[in-house]
Amino acid sequence: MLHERYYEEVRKQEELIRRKNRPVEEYNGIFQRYEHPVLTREFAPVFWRYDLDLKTNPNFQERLGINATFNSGAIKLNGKYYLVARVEGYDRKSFFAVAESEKGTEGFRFWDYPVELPDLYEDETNVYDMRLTAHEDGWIYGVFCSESKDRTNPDLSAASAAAGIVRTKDLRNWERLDNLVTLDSPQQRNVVLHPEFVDGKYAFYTRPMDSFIDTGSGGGIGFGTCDSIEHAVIKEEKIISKRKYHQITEAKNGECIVPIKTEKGWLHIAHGVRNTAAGLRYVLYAYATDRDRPWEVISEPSGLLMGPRREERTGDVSNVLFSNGAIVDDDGRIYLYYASSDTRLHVATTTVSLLSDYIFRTPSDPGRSALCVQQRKEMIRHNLELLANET
Ligand code: M1P
Repeated sequence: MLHERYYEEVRKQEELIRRKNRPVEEYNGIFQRYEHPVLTREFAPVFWRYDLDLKTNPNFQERLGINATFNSGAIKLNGKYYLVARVEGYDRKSFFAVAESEKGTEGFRFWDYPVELPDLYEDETNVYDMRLTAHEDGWIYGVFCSESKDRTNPDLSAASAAAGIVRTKDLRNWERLDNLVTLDSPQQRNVVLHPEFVDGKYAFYTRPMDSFIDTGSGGGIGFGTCDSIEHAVIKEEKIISKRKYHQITEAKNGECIVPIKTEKGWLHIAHGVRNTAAGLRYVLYAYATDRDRPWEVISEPSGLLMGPRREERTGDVSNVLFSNGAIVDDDGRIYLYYASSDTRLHVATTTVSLLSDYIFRTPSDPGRSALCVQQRKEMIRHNLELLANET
């Protein structure tokens, strides 16, 4: 026999998982937001949180609570949409868990057990933000942040971030490889594996950092290659999408999703961070790199693609939009999974053709207010001429 409250909690959860998720009425011609998040902490199975044994939990108290479900890697396999979500317990530790859906915009259900990563690094305290790359070598790689206590620094909060690497064929069995080593950068976060070999080598988008929070001298999103994936060492990182003064990337930036290959080049979605009196503000932006030289930026539209709006603006770490996964269907539809305020996960949809149009036709940031006014004035003048000819 189980506590009666168990059935009520499961009923509420089923309602949530089966809830329809409709597009919101908001137009920009680029992407479509949806009414509800696709994952929240309430999606975590009841049996992950409660001890169901009446002998040890007679009052049906929550024992191992879940605080948030957010930054998720994403992949489509055998016709189903999979998220490898960052799940954070009440204990502040994150872990990975697979959620599966038939539709991609709703109905995500967690598998019974979280992902069990091979535990190779004794000082690794926290793991999060896995990007999933279906590589041309036939493996699915997961690259994530492996955070360890920095024992060389007496500061209690001193930590060190590295890129952990795992690979799988089925999202169930995971082989752990050595953490990525970047000779020029002491720390790394937001590392993404490029899906193809570049000059016969594995290639990564990196984010060099001098310390755990601040990138310091790290100038932006880097690119580097390595001979082996089992013991990956990048000897040289080139900065490709730079942090810029008074732009959305001033404080830091980082690659979000695995880039999408098109005839015109690789489409990238990244996050840009700026400082404000209210703390850091994270937004998503897009850029494109050359098809044969994926380290060469060929187009970078001005400003943000998506910023936190309405209820997205508040949460555990407010004013944050972050993404580390997207799925591209065979018909070109893109499902971009983005988290808001380190609390919940949403989906936005677009298409390869619309994203490409946005990236290649949106003007770039001229860098100064006076020039931005000229840029806007030029469009207004042309539009008014068109409108005048309409009437
Ligand atoms: O809290 C916002 C984000 O902060 C970090 O990202 P970055 O390294 O770019 O600052 C990550 O911890 C990320 O998980 C988090 O969403």
